[in-house]
This record gives sequence, structure tokens and C-alpha cells, in this order.
Amino acid sequence: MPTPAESMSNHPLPTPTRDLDRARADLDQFGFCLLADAMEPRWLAALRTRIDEQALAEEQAGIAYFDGAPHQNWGTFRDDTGQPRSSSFSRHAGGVNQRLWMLVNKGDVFLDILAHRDSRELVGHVLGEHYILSSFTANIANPGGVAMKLHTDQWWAPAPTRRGRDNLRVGSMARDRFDVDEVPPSMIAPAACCNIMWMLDDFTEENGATRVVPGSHMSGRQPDPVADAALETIPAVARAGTAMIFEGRLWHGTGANIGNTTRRGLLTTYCGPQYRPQENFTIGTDPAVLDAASPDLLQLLGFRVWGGYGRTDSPLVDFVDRGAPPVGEMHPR
Ligand SMILES: O=C(O)CCC(=O)C(=O)O
Repeated sequence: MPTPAESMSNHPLPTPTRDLDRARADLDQFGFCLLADAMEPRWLAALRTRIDEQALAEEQAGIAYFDGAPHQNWGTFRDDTGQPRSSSFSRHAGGVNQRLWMLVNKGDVFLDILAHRDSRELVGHVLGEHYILSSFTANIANPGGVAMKLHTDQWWAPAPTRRGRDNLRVGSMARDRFDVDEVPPSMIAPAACCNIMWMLDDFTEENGATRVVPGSHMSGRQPDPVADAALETIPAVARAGTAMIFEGRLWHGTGANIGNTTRRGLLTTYCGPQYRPQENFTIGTDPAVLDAASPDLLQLLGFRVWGGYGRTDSPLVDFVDRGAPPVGEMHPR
């Protein structure tokens, strides 16, 4: 994997561009690209207002979720013997970075993001013609938030293995446990998901711009918290209104916010239709949103049947019918 310095010596690192060919080339080479002016000023202002209102209201209602604290713990994972394993992530409130989940339910202004043509074109470049939404969230990185552990967004994807090797079983993987082969893989997994960071503020090194390792998408492995601890990362700095598209294998994490201003970002994560989305849209989406949804939105939310998957009954339908009663136990007349 090229270090950032090596990448820079061959080709310039991605800078914000409106040129989709250049964006595709940046994605291929570096694992990310920066789409300039993805949100025009009026829309950006509306998104900021809506996210601020929602964040405050969730805090007032006592349901706000915060992370970004040091020594976090993403719940208790168990190993194959049932013993708890420690982890450095957190699923509990703690820290200063506010997360908002399920933005599909929290205002029409967010749904417009899902219909953004150029970003969807770039997601299609990474994932192909069929994909679904995995999550739609916000990360409001406040002053004092520490850097997030480097990770990929497809930590769950089984690593390629060799014939006869006793590989880690796919159901045994936890967020802090990966299948590491002593022989470096000659094959690597394809990108299984693709994320977009929608920058609602200028992203700067000081306010915690997302840190990335350019070229890490070609490493064929997950970052190791110990061995890669000293790895050089770069901040993805860009003006408010920029969208950073980054593919699922890129090593990245929220930067530490050592400034005195808030860094607001929205994250739309897409994945192949065969994977389980992070957010359970089929059950969690507001029925009013579904009633008004276009076929494209319904597809993104997992209502389209893909190769027989996602069906409730017959695979011979394009979309599941939300209103259809389940076919239950039947008896001949
Ligand atoms: O907020 C950011 O800069 C990145 C967030 C991230 O990597 C994540 O939520 O997994």
C-alpha cells in the first residue's frame, strides 16, 4: 500500500472537483474523491438548520447519542468460547460527538440527498448498478472529540482465504477481530459498500476533518490498531458543500476536533443488495415516508426484491407489497 507521501509523489492526491471522470479516477486510485459544490448554498443552509434543530430536540428529549470519547467500548463482544472480549469502540453515550440515526425519517430535506445524481453515479461506479442504503446518519463532531480508531466500513466482509486454510468462520467475526492470514493475500475482496460524507461545514484539520489513508483500499486487510497505530493519515479537508465519496475498503476515521468550532457531517452509506444494512429501513422507516416514496427510494430502502432476496413470498415480483397480508397456514377446502 502506498503511503500518503508515496501516493503524492506519483499523482496528486484528490482535491475537490466537479469532473466526474477525475472523481472516478481518484476513487480507483486512492479509494476516495471529493465532489466540489455537491450542495448549493440554499440547500446547505436548509440542511444545517434541520440538523441543528433535530440534534437539539433529541438532546432535550434525552435520547441523544454521543461518542468520540477516549477509551470507548462498543459493547461486549464474545469470542468462540463465549468469553467477553474488550474493544475500543463505544455504543454508549459518552464523548462529545453527537450522532443522529435514521435521517430518512427526520425531514424531506435529507431525502433530497439520496436523489443527488452525481453522487449516485459515483456510488454506482464503486458498487455497480444495484445497491441499497445501509445507513443515513449525522456525525456532529464537537470541540474536544478525540480521533476515531482507523477502520474500514466493510470490517464485516469475509477476507479471501486459501484452499484448505482454517479460516475464521464468517459468523465469528466481531468488530475488533479479523481473519488475518500469515501469507499476504494475492487476492483481495472487492468494495462491498461505499460511503459519502456530506460536509455541512468547512472540514479542516483543526475541526476534525475525516482522516484517511490514501490507497489503503488496496491493502486487502483491515487496519491493525497496534501495528498501524503510527501510520500516516491525512485530513480530508474541503469547503462546506463538498461530498467526499469513499469506498468501503478505505482506512479512515473521524479526526480529533482540537479547534473551537463544530464540524457537522452527514453520512450516507450504500452497500450491495446482498448485504444486511446497518439501519433496518424496512421496519424503521416512517410509513408516511414510504407512502410518498419513489420506486428509487423504495429500492434504496430494501423493498426491491433482488435475485429472490428481500422477498416476503414469491420471488417473481419487483417490489414487496407492504400492505399484503402474510400467507399463513392454509388448509385445502
Ligand atoms: O465523522 C467522520 O469523519 C467519519 C465517521 C466514521 O468513520 C464512522 O462513523 O464510521
